[in-house]
Amino acid sequence: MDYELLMQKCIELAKLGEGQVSPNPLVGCVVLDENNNIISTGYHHFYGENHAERDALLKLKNNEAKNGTLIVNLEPCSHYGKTPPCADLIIERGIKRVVTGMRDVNPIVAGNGIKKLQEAGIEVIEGILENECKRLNEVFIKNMTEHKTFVAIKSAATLDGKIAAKTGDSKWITSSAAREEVKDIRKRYDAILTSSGTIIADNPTMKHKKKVIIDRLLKTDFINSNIYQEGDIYVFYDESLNPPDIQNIHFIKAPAANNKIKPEYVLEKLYELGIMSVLIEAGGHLNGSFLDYTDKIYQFIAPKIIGDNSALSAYDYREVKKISDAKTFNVRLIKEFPPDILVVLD
Ligand code: AOF
Ligand code: ZN
Repeated sequence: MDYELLMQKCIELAKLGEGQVSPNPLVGCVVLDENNNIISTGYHHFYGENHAERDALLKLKNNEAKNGTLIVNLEPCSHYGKTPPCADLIIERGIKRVVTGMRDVNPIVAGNGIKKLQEAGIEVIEGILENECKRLNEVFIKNMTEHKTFVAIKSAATLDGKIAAKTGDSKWITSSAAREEVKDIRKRYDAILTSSGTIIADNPTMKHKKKVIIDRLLKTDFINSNIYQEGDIYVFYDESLNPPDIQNIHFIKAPAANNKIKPEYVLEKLYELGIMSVLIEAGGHLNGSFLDYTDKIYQFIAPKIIGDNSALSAYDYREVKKISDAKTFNVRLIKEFPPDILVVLD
């Protein structure tokens, strides 16, 4: 059996839950009958609802999956949570082989699901497309193992790393195809994060259910700026000031040093607020100050060169004396959005 191909299908199914399942992992499942025909598929649709295995198995009659194989990108769970254990249902349905991509990093499961299946006499094949499965759930893994919010930055710049001319003119650096892709990237994150500088310069809307704004001096227009017109809004400001009283905006006071709110503090608060992943879309100042806490970068590059030292940079305000002090990433993916490219780094 080509389990890699079937695992790839699980990953694709799992992605249908993007933006809906946080803080749970993305999980997809394929069920084969005893002759290895695909008889059902499923995925984790929404937080609190059925897990992928249950979603797939409940579409079948009680005995349809007997002696069949179940493929799933994450170890089936063994605990009573919002739903009963998936491992129990797999056993009940008479599955004879389970193929998984990775162990669950949630300590209440962590190997117990596999053990439960094996003790019931089910053959378990582990680690199929393990790297791809781990990448799919990079947010869940960071949350579970480090108890921290996953941080990504999206930026669009010229080949020389500039996001605006010195006059502030920035429309448009990248093509509309690239800008459409950004909407898709946003959906994968619990919240987007931007700065007062970006709001004042561009007055963006940044459609999203949760928006985090760093406005140290409380200088944005909280009534009229596009960004405040919808969504849950969290504004971080310098603790020495007093925020206005505006409905629908959560003002969060934060310690500041060297003219900036401490990124560590913001990220800790976001985790406390249940924001498990955040996409930063801002200018060089904010990008530079969060760079050391960043897990992933979506960098769009336009085939344009400004060539002016006074133009604004995508990453700035850091002090780097040696190349060895530069923040270094790996190239994960390169994709074309003609005439631009997207480079994904992690
Ligand atoms: C699976 N398949 O589709 C998911 C799993 O709050 P609950 O009850 O939904 O449980 C969440 C935990 O269950 C989550 O942290 C992870 O360990 C596991 N999620 N497991 O077998 C799924 N979503
Ligand atoms: Zn489960």
